[in-house]
Amino acid sequence: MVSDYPNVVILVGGSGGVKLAHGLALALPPEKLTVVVNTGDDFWHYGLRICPDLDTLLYTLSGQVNREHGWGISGDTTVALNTLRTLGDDTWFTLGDRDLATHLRRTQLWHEGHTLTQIAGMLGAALGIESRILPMTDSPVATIVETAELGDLPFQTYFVRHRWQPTVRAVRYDGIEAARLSPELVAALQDANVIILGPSNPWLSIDPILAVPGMREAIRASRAHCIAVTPIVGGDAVKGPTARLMRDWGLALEPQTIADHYAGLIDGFVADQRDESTAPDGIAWLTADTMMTTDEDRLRVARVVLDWAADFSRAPRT
Ligand code: FO1
Repeated sequence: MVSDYPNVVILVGGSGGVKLAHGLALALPPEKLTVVVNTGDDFWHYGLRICPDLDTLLYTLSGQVNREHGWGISGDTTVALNTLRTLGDDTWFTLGDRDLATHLRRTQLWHEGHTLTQIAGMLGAALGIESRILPMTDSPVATIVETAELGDLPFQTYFVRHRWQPTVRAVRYDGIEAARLSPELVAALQDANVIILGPSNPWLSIDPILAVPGMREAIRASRAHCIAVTPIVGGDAVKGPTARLMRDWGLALEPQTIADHYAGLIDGFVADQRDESTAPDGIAWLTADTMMTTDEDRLRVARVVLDWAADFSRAPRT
């Protein structure tokens, strides 16, 4: 029997994008969903390879995430971290005890020579996740935030240690020129009917993915329609540094700014219904309630995007 469901690829960072990926996982058979994850936030800490956005996705799709924080594992303890503090470490990055096991296992697999794509697959399978989770690349890429007050900061130093308060002048992705698309990712984009740019921070979370050499070309070459979902709700950002960045850069907190940012790549834009009066010009758009607090919200937004994508696919891509 031929499935009526499209092959969906969604690009995500942490929080908002992961919530929509969760909604899609609730809406689609697992073999129809591929989640492509930002790895520019990844770093070495205590000798361990930490991949925050991959882990937020793993914990969310397996139902373990700490929903209050939006990262880490619900009910996790911090015995190891507290002990590190008594040993003199300043423990600026919170690693729970159970979360630590993920980093230990990933680092073990890394040193055994597995690619990050293989490791994400193994961890996903171990947690019972059937949808495909693909890092944006297996090559090491580090998002560096160039700040006015503190100079160049690795992403987690900017985001967690300094609570995204320094003024951002520019963002760069070290290692990006040498980064390669994995064969798994190339195949997923070739097979895609719909590609979604999730409601994550465009500059810090989605751009590193789009900056992997060949990624934009692969999206454009795909037969899939590409739809972006807004990270702006009611003239503000739901969480994190998006609004602060946009204000610092003199950008209007409107759907148009995000649609313009993705110009040339997207065929459609889902804006929030609270921003209907500033919905973008020059692109097909739709408004919906895009707040995704509960599982029902996530499923609802996923269905809005999938239904709209189905309408799109009745018209050939121009
Ligand atoms: N975010 C924080 O704001 N503070 C933390 O201490 C912190 C620890 C942490 C540990 C593991 C993990 O997977 C994520 C963690 N995050 C923490 C979230 C994460 O650093 C950011 O939300 C993402 O990198 C941005 O997408």
